[in-house]
Amino acid sequence: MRIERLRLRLIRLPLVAFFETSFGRVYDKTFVLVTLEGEGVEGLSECVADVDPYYSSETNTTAWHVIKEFLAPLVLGRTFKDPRHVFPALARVRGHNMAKAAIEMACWDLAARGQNVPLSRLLGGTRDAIPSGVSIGIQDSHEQLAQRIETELAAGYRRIKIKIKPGWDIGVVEMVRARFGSIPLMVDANAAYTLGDAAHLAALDRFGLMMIEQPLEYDDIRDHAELQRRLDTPICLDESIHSVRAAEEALALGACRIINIKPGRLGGHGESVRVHDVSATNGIPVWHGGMLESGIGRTHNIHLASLPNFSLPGDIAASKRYFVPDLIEPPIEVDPDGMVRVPTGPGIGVNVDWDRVAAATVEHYEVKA
Ligand code: SMG
Ligand code: MG
Repeated sequence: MRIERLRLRLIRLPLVAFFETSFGRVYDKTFVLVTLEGEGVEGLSECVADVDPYYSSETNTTAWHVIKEFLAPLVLGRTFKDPRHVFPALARVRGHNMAKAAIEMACWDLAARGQNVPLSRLLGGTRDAIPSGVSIGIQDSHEQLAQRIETELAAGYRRIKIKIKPGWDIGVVEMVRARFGSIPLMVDANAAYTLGDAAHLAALDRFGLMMIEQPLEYDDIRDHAELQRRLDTPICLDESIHSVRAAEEALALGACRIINIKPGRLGGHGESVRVHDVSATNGIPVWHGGMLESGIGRTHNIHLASLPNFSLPGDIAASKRYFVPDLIEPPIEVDPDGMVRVPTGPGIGVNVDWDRVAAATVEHYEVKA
């Protein structure tokens, strides 16, 4: 496929409810929507950078700048035989994985549409539905958290993840276990602790959590390996796994027993499939993370999560937990048994409501080869 045109749209959507992590609370979602055109076909993707550099160092502004000035010239007018060649073609630019992923993932959608097959087929997906979990942010009270959990369990979700931070951790998990018994439960700290908190974190062992996600620094591997030696609870790495090399290092050092895959963090689908494969070879299960994506990014995630080693429920929930209306029609739904269907149409296989996209667009840019 030859890439002939690139369009960027800065989109702003209100969230149905606020979302709070150890680094702060958000009320809306602003992201860069990327469209690539080639040979009469369009590919779409969503950049998962945020307004602020708190989850990662990238922001919408850095992604916009890097795509426009540095990545667009590397793909416009070029022909790619395979979307796997796109990430290596961007190697001259260091870092900026979220910006790179936005370009790379749009190329996958373009390629799949060009071949008239669902994206999951091109990626090597083997399942037609994926198990879905939910991520519940930090709440104002235990009571509010309990209500949220009750709602999500009733909706059928297959595991509950709660965000923790110092002061909102052991007592909260204790409350959840007391009220909801042995539900599939995990916690995500978004790097809020240090190795000095090892004894404190070990107090979580008695609750039989599925895993603790990213307890330590966002770029750390070594301390996580030390912490894993001191914990019974499996560690899952998110932020730290920004490349195939980081994944190999984490597995070699025993820094985690589970990996969260987010294509935005890794530079796209190609690198995500490689982390998926290297984890499988090492007997390490993976699951698909979420970045509060609209239906467009979320659908990319669903296709990727159809690969076989995504054996744990992911953070890929229904559209209505985040956006009403979503940018796609119909929205993503979760079955009463907690499964999400993998779309079967060409590419990401969903209908974008372009009127809604237009209404939510606050900035626009376009460039041709
Ligand atoms: O998309 O359902 C979702 C959110 C899942 O908790 C979620 N994501 O660290 O895993 C994580 C967080 C990062 C998002 S906050 C910017
Ligand atoms: Mg996380």
